[in-house]
Amino acid sequence: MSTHLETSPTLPPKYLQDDKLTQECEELLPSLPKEKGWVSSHFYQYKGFWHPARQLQGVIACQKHFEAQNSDILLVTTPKSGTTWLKAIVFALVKRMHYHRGMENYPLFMNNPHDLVPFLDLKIYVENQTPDLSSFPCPRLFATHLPFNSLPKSVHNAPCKIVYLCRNPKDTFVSLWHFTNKLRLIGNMETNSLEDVLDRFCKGVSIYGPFWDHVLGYWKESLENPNKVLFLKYEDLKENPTFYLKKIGEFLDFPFSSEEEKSGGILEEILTICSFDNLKNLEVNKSGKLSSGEENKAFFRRGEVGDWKNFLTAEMVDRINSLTEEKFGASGLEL
Ligand code: PAP
Repeated sequence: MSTHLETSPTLPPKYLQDDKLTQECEELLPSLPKEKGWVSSHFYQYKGFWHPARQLQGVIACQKHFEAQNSDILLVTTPKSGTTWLKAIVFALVKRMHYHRGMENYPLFMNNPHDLVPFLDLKIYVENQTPDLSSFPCPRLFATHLPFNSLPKSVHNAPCKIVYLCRNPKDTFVSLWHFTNKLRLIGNMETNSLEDVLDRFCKGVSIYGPFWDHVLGYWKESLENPNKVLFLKYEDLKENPTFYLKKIGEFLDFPFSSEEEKSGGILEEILTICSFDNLKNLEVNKSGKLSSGEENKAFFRRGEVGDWKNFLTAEMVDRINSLTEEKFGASGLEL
């Protein structure tokens, strides 16, 4: 009898898997519009946005069970708009009294930011429908990619704060294309062509898409309720990080004191620690993995504004630009 070893493909992160669904989710899926996924087999459209099956289960559990506390801080992003960076910055900012950055085991040196500020919908509620969140120190820092209208009711009702970060759609798309292809390669799947996924992205069929509707939801809320939602753009953060670090601090009621501002050291220290080059080169981000399975290094590719110029044809750029103009219309928002 011959024996052979089969190399089994590595599984994608849990939120992209299609099995182990609750009965409620199994019953819901057949009633929802369905499209081919980028990594998971399918996306399902739920309340206007597209989700892989297991992730949708996380979304629904989070909507049902998450009880926001008044002091909670929620970091919300469209996927690939600088989530990792925002998590690092807000963690360093809010916890600056608790951990000294000179410590050898300073949390951001030892952990990927995704492990310090976990996703509610992609991680916590994917792993457990009714998690015990009592051990999170106050203020609790959580992240989510949920669209504004899909946030749990308690988030709307409590005076907790939301920092929203988005990025121009062309760089967001290119980053998402690279990231999802990395996941496909790990799972022994063929990569998606740029043309194919661009078409789906423009039709709104991408994880938490339509991208434009996601951004508009938070943009409108930030105008109507500026104490609740701080709306930020990746490009602005890149151009003027000190200004936005201070702005985030004020918004979250963790302002830098005049002594801190005068010496300037702490602001620079935070920005240096959270910079792309520093995070990318930490051992934990070169060789570590998230508990959900993704390699930490997958979250640090180029970290630049305008990398789309290296990938998109003039026709693709026209398509995204026209769509963005049409979608944002008179909203006053430009990306
Ligand atoms: P997520 O939404 O899946 O959590 P996210 O962190 O938004 O991922 O995406 C990673 C993007 O942020 C990458 O962009 P790129 O593909 O265009 O390179 C990544 O390089 C970039 N990024 C990660 N960390 C930083 C940082 N410290 N500063 C600037 N950009 C960063």
